[in-house]
Amino acid sequence: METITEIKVDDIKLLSDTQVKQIAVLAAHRVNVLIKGQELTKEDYARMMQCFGVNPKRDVWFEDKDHHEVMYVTNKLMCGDNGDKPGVFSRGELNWHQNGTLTLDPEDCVVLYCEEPTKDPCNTHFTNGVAAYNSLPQDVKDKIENTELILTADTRSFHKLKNPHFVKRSMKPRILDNERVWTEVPMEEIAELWKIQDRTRSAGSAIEREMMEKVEKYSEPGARWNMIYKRLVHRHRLTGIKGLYFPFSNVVGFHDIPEDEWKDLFNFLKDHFLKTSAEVEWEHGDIVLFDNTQGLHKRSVFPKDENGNDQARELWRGAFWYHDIE
Ligand SMILES: O=C(O)CCC(=O)C(=O)O
Ligand SMILES: [Fe+2]
Repeated sequence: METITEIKVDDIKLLSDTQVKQIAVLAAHRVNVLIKGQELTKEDYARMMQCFGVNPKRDVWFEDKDHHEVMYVTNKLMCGDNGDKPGVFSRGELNWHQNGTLTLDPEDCVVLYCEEPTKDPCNTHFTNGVAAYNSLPQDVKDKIENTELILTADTRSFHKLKNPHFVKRSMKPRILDNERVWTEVPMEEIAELWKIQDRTRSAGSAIEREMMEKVEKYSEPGARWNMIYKRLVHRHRLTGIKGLYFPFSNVVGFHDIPEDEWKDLFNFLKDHFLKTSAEVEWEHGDIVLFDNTQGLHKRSVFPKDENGNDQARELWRGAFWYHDIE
């Protein structure tokens, strides 16, 4: 299975609502879908996102004032109340990560549309957890079939959060990976993202109930560190397809595997997962849908202009929960 599935669409605006929705269903099956050559206004983008799935209103400064389906990933100063702030993820490299790993019920799928690419490439890279899972040796598949990942962040601000969906553990939040993701994201932006950690697709959704059951099951009385437990082998809630859920930059351990085996298993899985990576070199009009329940993404560094500043770039970002998942 290729990492990114490209489909040809003449003009997504001319498709029926049902046809647009089918593209989201394709992303659930294939993990990453690329469509080139589109020309969208914000209204068009918002309509496309509504057809793809359910879009929460987030009240963050980087969301469009009239169409909450659109957020801006840009270094251009065009956001905020006075239009003088950049968008989200406006500078620097972003290492391998995923939408809302530590969030109660993160949107399943993210969509980026390239309004303005940098002059020189500033690529986004994707992994494919279904391809990675399928190509695992059988003994590894058997070993990890029911494993729960123990996930966290190792920043002080994360452990100050009081959201009820965190499992409390006494084990130190030592991440097995040696790279960090958000090194260049300003604290103001991280704080804005922390504010929306308990969004859910519906009150009492199945995933919310599962997360709260894990709080009961795994929390240790009096423990202070915030953790999240999630299955490493993920059965997709829409398609039933199995894939690796492996946000390795947040992994401290594997719940049901002896600790002295963690590092070797981690290194093996990371290396194996990254063999599926592929990148998109953005052109105006590109749309990428990437399922965040079975894939990771990262962004390369910004190329510089003649004055040594980051080249301008504008992506429109949407994030949705699939229709038809309870
Ligand atoms: O800027 C990029 O290429 C990726 C941005 C990103 O990670 C996101 O929108 O979730
Ligand atoms: Fe991202």
